[in-house]
Amino acid sequence: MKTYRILPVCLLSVCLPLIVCACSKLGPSPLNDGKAAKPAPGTMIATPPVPVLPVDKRFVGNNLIEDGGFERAMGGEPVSWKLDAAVPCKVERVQDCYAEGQYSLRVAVPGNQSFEATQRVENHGHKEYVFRCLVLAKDVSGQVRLAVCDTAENGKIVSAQSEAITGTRTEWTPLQVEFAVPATILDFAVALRHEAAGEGSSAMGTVWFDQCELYMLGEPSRQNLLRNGDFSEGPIKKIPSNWGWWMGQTISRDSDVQMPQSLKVDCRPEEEVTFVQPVEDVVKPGQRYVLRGYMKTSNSSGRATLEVGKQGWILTATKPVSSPDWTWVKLPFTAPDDCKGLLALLYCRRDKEQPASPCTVWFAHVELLAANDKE
Ligand SMILES: [Ca+2]
Repeated sequence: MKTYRILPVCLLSVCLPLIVCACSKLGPSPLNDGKAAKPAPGTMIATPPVPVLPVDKRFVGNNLIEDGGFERAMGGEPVSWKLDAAVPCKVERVQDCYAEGQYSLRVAVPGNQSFEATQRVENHGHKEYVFRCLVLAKDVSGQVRLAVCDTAENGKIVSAQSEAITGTRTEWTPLQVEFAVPATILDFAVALRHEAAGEGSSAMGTVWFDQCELYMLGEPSRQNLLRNGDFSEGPIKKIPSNWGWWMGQTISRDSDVQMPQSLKVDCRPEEEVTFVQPVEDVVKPGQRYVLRGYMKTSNSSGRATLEVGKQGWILTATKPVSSPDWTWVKLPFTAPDDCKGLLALLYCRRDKEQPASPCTVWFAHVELLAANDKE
C-alpha cells in the first residue's frame, strides 16, 4: 500500500495538476538535476511516493534509532549519526526530498567511492532486531544497502546486510535487514552504506536516506520452559536452584566480563559432569521445541553439549562445543509421541584423547522454548 504526501503550496490551487518530485519552495527537484523550473504559484507539489511500512507484531518497544529521520542537527550535521568523512562525498541534511518530517540525509557520492553513516546501539542480552530505512537513488553506480556490524575493532561476530539497490529509484524504496546479536556483544552499529563499484565509474550519484527504524523483535508467546535457565537463583558456588547434578567437583556462578550471569563448572581429570532439570507437564507429545544457550570451555579437553533426555537415555544432543569463545547453540527437537516428561541436560563431556586434563566449562542463558516456524 502506498500513500502520496501532498504539500499544498497554496490552498487556492487544487486544480493545477503539475506534479513534480520535490518541494518547490525549498529548491529544485533532486531527481532532475534542478533543471526543472520552480512550480508556478498555486501548484500542487508531491514528494516521491512514500510506502507505508507495516508494523510487525513481533516489534517490541519503540524505535531504537536516535534521529532516524534526520530532523535534528548540530553544526549542520545530523545528530547521533557518525559520518565517514574520509571520502569525498557531499553529505547534507536536506529538505529537497523527504519521506517523513522535513529533512532527509542526502549523500552525493562518486561511483568509485564508498560512504557510511553509522549509529551505535546498546545491546541487552541475546536479542533479535530488524533495521529498516527508506531510500531514494539517482544515477548510483555503486550499491546502496543497510548493514549491521560489531563496534569492536576487527569484530566479526555481528555481520548482516540488506539487499542492495543501484541506479535510480524515484519512489522511496524500503530496505530491511533482520539479524541476531549475541549476549556477549555490549553494543553494535547500524550503517547506511554506499559500496563503491570498484574501478568502475567515477560519475556522481546521489542517494537519500530517511525514516530509519530499528526494532527489537520479541516473542511474547514463547516463555522459557526451564526454571532458572539464567542461573541467577541459588547460592554462589553451589548447585543453582531448580537444577540437579550428577558427579563433578567445583561449581560457581561466574562473573564473566561478557556474560555476567553464567554457570562455571570445574571438572576433575577423568570426570564428566551433568546438570539436569526435569521438564514435565509443560512439554506435549508430538510438539516441536528448541533447547538453546551459550557454552564455552577452558581448553580442548572439555566438550560442552546441550542434550535432551528421556527415561535414562539421550534423545538428542548438540554438537560438542570446545572453544574459549562463547558459542550460541540451538537444539530443535520433537517431543516423542509417548512423552510424559523430558530432561534438559547440560553436559560437560570429555575429549577421549585427553581424559586426564582438568577443564572448566561454562553455560549461560539456557532456554527451552516452543519452536517457531524457522526452527
Ligand atoms: Ca525525515
